[in-house]
Amino acid sequence: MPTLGIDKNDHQAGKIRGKMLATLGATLDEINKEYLEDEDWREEEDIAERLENYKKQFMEYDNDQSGDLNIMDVKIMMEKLGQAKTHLEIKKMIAEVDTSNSGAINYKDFVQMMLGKKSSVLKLILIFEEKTKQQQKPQGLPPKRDLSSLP
Ligand SMILES: [Ca+2]
Repeated sequence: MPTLGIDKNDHQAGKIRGKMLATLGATLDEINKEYLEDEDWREEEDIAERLENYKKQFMEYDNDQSGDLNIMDVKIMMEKLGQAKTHLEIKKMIAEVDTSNSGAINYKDFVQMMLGKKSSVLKLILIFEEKTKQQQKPQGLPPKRDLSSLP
């Protein structure tokens, strides 16, 4: 009987990944809720929308759905953003926002970084990336120019 070994495994892996993503998503939703109920932040403009975006970003970059961004996650993130960094640079970037000295950025560190006033290399890169994305949105045609428009 022919086996569908590889396909089946892929399917299983996909299922497991989906489950892990759902679990991570639920955990991050819980944390977002804490921020929404937190007096310090709930007055903040567009806070719900911003938290939802942070969740999406975090899940995109947490490659193994572990709930934190370790050196490997950040390395891949920087490569995706066209900002390849050395191991040491990445270690420093993580240390800037890692409040628990775990060597990785958990979601609370991430939200705190994005909402807080403190500047960090990682935050600057992410904000820059966000702005670039917005600028790349399709714009209208450039204004028509012909001879008669010349002075
Ligand atoms: Ca991870």
